[in-house]
Amino acid sequence: MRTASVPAYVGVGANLDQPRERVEQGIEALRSLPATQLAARSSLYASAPVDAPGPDYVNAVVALRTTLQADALLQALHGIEARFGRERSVRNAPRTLDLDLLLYDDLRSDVPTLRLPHPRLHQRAFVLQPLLEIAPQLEAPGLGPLAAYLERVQDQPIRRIDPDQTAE
Ligand code: PH2
Ligand code: MG
Ligand code: MG
Repeated sequence: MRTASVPAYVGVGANLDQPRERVEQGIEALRSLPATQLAARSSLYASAPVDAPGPDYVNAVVALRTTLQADALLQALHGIEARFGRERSVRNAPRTLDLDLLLYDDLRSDVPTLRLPHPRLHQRAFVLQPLLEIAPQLEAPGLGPLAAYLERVQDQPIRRIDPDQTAE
C-alpha cells in the first residue's frame, strides 16, 4: 500500500439533466472519496460539445491528493459515474456525469483502460482552461508545461460561468 499521497487531477463534465448541479454534485462526491483530499477545484465552464453530439457541456477540473493507487482511483471514479446514472452507450454519448482521470502524479500509462496523461488533455480547451486556473505552472509527463498549449485551443469557444449567475 502507498503511504505518501500523490497529486491527481480529474476532469468533471456533464451535458444532461441540469449539468451545473451534476458537476457540483460530482465535485462533492470526489471530496468524499476514501484516502483522498480535494486540494483545489476550478470554476465551472460552459462549452459546445467537442467531437460529440448533444447539448452544451459544463466542465470543471479538481485537484486531489490521494493515497489510492491509480487503478483504484479510476475504479472509484467509475463507481461515482454509475451512482449518477451514467449510461455507457456509444462513445462520447451525452452523459449525466463524466469523470476523467487526467493526471496521476508523474505516471505514464498506455494500457487501454488507463491512459495517462489523458491522451487529449492538451488538445481541449474545456480541460486546459480549468486545469490551468487551479495549477498555472503544471507540467505533464511527456508534454511539459501545459500553459504552452493554451493558445493552440483558442479556436474552441469556452465561457467561465459566473458563480453568482443562476442556472438557466
Ligand atoms: N467530453 C467528451 C466529448 N466532448 N466536449 C465538451 N465541451 N466537454 C466535455 O466534457 C466533452 C466534450 C467526451 O468525454
Ligand atoms: Mg470525457
Ligand atoms: Mg470519461
